[in-house]
Amino acid sequence: MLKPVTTDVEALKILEERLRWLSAWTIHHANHVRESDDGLKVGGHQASSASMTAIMAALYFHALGPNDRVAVKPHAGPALHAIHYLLGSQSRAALENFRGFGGAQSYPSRTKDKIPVDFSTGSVGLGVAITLFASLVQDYLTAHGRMDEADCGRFVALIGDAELDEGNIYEALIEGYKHDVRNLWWIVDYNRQSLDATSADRMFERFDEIFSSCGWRVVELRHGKRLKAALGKHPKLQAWFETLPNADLSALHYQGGAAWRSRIEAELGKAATPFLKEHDDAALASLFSDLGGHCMETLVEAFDAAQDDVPTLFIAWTIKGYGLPFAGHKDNHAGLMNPTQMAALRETMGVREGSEWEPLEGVGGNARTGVEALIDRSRIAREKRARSFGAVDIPAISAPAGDEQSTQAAFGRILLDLSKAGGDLADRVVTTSPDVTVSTNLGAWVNQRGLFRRSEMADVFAQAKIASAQKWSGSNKGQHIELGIAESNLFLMLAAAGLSGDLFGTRLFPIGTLYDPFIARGLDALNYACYQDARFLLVATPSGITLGPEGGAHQSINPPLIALGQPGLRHYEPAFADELAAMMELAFRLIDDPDGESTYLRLSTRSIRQVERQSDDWRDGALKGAYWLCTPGPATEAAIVAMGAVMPEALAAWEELSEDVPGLGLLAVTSPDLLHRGWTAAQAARWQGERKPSHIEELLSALPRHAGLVTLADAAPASLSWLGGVFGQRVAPLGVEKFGQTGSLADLYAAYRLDGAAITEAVAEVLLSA
Ligand SMILES: Cc1ncc(C[n+]2csc(CCOP(=O)(O)OP(=O)(O)O)c2C)c(N)n1
Ligand SMILES: [Mg+2]
Repeated sequence: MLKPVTTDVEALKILEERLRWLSAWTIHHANHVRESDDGLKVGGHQASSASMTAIMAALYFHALGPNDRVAVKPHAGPALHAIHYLLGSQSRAALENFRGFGGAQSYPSRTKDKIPVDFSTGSVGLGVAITLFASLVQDYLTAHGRMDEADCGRFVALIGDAELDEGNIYEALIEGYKHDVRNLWWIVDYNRQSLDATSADRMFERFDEIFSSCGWRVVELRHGKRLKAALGKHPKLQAWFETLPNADLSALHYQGGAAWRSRIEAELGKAATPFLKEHDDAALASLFSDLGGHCMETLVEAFDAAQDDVPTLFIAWTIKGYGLPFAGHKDNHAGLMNPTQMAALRETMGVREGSEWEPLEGVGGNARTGVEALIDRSRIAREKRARSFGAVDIPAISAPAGDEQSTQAAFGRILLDLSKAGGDLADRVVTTSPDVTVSTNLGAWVNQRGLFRRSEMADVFAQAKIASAQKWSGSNKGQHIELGIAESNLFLMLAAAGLSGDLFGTRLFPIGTLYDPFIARGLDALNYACYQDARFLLVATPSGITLGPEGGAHQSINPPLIALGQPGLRHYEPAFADELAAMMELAFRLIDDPDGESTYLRLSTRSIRQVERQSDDWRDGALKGAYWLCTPGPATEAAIVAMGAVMPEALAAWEELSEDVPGLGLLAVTSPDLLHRGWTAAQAARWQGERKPSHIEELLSALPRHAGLVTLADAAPASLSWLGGVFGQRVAPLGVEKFGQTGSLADLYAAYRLDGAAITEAVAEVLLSA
């Protein structure tokens, strides 16, 4: 029977039970009650949710303030849905459709769920680390006077213990220490089980040292109050209990009271007799289940005691599947209760058959009044807490002057000009780079706008009057966040800054620079940023084998293919500075546009002659993904299709071949990604009866169907070879398919078939096979 509520803690305990029931029932309903039309297993994580329900009840109904933000362990998603169901911000229909189309998502999703989700989670480790970067963004905004201290909150990550194996957490930890991060609570659900098995004992002893040495306070919540009191009276039992290996502890939790008894008898003998006499089997099981992460008093006390801004790691001992029949079983990660077990749980939790969805089922009398009052008092908002923020004026961005330029140098120049011109956009730009600020041409911007540091950082070299082109002093007004060499951190920084509108009500325009091949190093974090609809400009430079003498380790091949398959990120690869300026202007608009997206610019250090433009006609096409640099004649047999830094080779070949191939066209591609998207979208629209051709269809329809295309890119040739699929025109694809190496451009373009000779041969090939 439920006891009457006398304090908040009693109400919190009832809420914990409600969360445990509702999360288990939501999963059960999706798997065993709801009709299945495809026979696929629906799944869900009853054990992982039950492990956290006390922690989450204590947080959401006691500790969290309205400005706090939480990244919830992905497989505790059902518990988060249950919390919002109790708060009235989640609908029963969404729960009934858990893991169904349009229903509550398996793992909390900012964009798909209708409840307030501060950070999406799913790929373990990333949700933890983004909280750290979000706290840094909060510090940045307050330092810049864009946010009041009073509106600041704490960033909380709910972490699985096996999740702590993800290296990106430690990359973030190191970066966080450098920036003196604060206002963080990371709460480990230490159930000592992963997906496959029980987790390693040895490593866990080291985690607190790792965090402490990075300036964190580590709070271990090992015992609940009852267990602590009992063990305090029996020191030998305490020593025995605390040295039990993870696997043994889990197995004993699963086996229950009788197993505890016989194990204690066997290992402690007579010393344990008085203790065992005081407890029957049920009492033993209950006592040893009273771990810190399940004891409401312990949790509330611990949260109440950590009210300063020191980053804090709570290690809350728990049992995976707490209160469920497979508690502690090493195989319980994806375990589902069967209908008989669920019915038994329903009985023990006082839930009437048919009333399973009643939010406060089984909570009567005084207890209900207290629980309802607590829910009402709960300080987290019921509505989605997206902050409103006004649109930002984006000025026209023009290309720097110069007959010969590289896109990378032009990028640096455009930012410098933006900084000098000043204005709202310039003040809202925040740049960041993983130790390649100077080599990606951000230096001039940083000289102007300074490094961001919460406390002043002198430029020692400047003070000593040592000549340097880089001025690296830091202050709380600086606009560049310098990161160590950890590309995953770059993307998480961009993700957090790119959510500043939603999270903090202030739009930032984050620009991150890195070397193009190292996108792959942080790729999951980049995908994670896009998945949450964070908005930023990613500038990857330099790229391709055009990076000659740097050699194969720095020459990127496949990022355009990555971009082709990455939702939420548009790839542009300009050849000329004026294209780049137009793309940057649009990228800023897209950051601020509710229906916009992030942009990836693939740039080069190769300085090339700029084209003379007769008009602005190219601009619209360049922003849509391609335009005719040399318009094809009506009956031409072929066209050269080129992208980015190899445009001079394409232009030279076009000039050379034009006499022999009358009407030869040259198509400048600026975004295979946009062309492909437009092409598939137009096909989908045709199914709906809309007959508008896509941009690439319009462009290629200037050529006869039997014409051949020679595609050329300093990247995997598949980036452009698919163009043959649009109208079935023949394609000779040129590009890079083997790892690069050192060499002059002439050597490399010849060896990798990107030069004039290769283009001539390829044109001959498509003409001959006509
Ligand atoms: C990057 C990544 N790799 C693998 C997985 C698959 N996965 C989901 S949960 C899990 C185990 C998590 O264990 P733990 O963090 O201890 O959480 P618990 O369920 O025990 O609370 C794994 C391997 C994932 N979601 N993300
Ligand atoms: Mg675990």
